Amino acid sequence: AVSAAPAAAATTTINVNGGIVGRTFDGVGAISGGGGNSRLLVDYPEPQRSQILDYLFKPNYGAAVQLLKLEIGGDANSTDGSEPSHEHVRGDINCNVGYEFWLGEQALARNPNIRIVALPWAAPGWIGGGNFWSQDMIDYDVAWLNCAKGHGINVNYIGGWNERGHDSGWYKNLRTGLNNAGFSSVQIVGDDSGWGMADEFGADPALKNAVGVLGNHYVCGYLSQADSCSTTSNARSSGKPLWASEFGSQDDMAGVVPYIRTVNRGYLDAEISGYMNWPLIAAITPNLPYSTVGLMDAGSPWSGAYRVGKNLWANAHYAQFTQPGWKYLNSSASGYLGGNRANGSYVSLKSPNNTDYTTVYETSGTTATQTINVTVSGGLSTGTVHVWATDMGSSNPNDWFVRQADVNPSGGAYSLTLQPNRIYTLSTTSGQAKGNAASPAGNGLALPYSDNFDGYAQRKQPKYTEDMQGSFETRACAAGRSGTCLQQVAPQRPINWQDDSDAFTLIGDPSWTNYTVSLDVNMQQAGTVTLLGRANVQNRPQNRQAAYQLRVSDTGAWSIVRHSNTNTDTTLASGTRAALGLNTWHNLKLGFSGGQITATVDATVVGTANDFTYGSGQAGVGVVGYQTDQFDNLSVTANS
Ligand code: 147
Repeated sequence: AVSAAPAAAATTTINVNGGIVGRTFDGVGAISGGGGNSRLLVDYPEPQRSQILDYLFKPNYGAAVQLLKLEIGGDANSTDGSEPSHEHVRGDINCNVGYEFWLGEQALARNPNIRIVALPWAAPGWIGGGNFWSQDMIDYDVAWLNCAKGHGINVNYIGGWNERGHDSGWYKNLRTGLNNAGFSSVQIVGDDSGWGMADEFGADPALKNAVGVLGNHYVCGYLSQADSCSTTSNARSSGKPLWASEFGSQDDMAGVVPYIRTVNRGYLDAEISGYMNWPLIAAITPNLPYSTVGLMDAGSPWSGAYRVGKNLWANAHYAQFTQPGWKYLNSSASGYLGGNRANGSYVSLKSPNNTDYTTVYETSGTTATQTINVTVSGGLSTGTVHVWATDMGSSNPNDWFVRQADVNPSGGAYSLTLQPNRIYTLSTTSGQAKGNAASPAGNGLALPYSDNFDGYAQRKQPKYTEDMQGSFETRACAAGRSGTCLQQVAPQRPINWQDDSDAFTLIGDPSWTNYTVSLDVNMQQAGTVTLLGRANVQNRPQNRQAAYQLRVSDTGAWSIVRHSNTNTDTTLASGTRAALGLNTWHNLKLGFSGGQITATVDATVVGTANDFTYGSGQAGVGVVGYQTDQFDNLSVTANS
């Protein structure tokens, strides 16, 4: 419901009474995953990589994330990339896989009080014979928790299956499995799909006992301005904390209004006490979906360039002034300004010492100033109040998260004028600061670019690769070749979250134009490998990847194909050459010069085509299906 705008400036009388206590606050933070959205962060150079991590996690610097959800990878695309599994095949567990454990370590090194949440979107195909709701999946989750523990990450919460409903028996078995594995302190979030699980609690007390938190997504609307938020009466009366376990999906600048509204109005309208924005960061190249969505974006690891979003400062307005475990304050300590949601909202919380308090105000969408007349009571500090403000309508970073003049209450009372379209935090806590690291200017990834993969340990993701489906890791080279190669290591179709596609990975800079990509390939099973060039805009799902492809089968059949971002193929040239066979090394090249496309196999040009639909894009490699083929000696050289 959208209320009418107020005719005149409103005055709101507020009593921040420490004696009128509401729910326990669990934190405001974000999600790494539900895609490959953190992928390129680990490839950033120093000092920018540390600067970005500081902006996200370091107390009194930036977002100061309090709840961090990490994806449990499943070798399948989960929006804007495929996160690698810690167990591609049954029994072969790699606790150093991917970047989520690294990210969790980096977060906790900066703030040990960050609460860690884990959730899978997809899973390898061996699990449960393709059935997610299986004991295999419970064992898989436990293996991940043990890996996390080995990295010093004590996971606080784990969910079931992102946005895919729930199997009540499985959730109860998960509780048993966690307890038996020494993870009785890990709370279960149910079910990241709706509030419906709460409707079963009356008839199923074992389910109720198994679950620690109820989490639902987009509780204030999807891609909306988040004017109002909702839950159900069964959820509200369940005795469980209620979380917006995913919200967001909005540009890191334009999303600031729904961001702050969600965290304020989520409590006012629905008693929601924990929040995670999707995603944490857009560390993906700009041709991929959601490339500016998050708290900040960082899609240029070769230059170190990044952007700190207004969304990040919205998070800071809560997280620099509160801690998980604080208590919300009810009655007139939290509400809508002038009792009208069109005026904006405010939410107060107090610290466990019963002295400090924080009130977050948002006057989003308003055009007139307003006055607040505040009295403080119930044992809370009547001392100096520190004031920080963000002008949500301003595009000048100097107007975001700016310290204002202190307010000195007299006899526990103070007044303040609120400007329109702002976030204000008023707090008796201190120490807040605005990080001042600055991004360098961006630039492209220079050509020639090459990678022979010999510089990596085994089972690593090479620099600047973005897996879109399946998983591409460094492994010892096959067929007598020495050194390290790249291999597709998800040997069967995963339990997908979004649609299936062939396994592929993208490499490098989407602004590359005229170049030849060269790659050695070694087919381990019968089938077809695909070399990608000018990989351009991708739409969801990931099979909507605009690119040119050179497809070569072990039989010798080859084609040059233009694949569109609506998932259609246009064959530009095709033929058959001598069979390549299995477990032997061959070289493929795909070259672009203006509209001229040249396909080469083992130093012989097999075909050419003329097409200029895509003028630029990344290189890439894939298989048609899930063969565990190997690749080596990538090079990308400029053409005139
Ligand atoms: C969410 C996913 O959980 C994220 O991984 C990411 O894909 C995000 C992108 O917006 O979306 O899934 C949603 C699917 C449907 C809705 C909301 C989120 N919806 O229709 O409200």
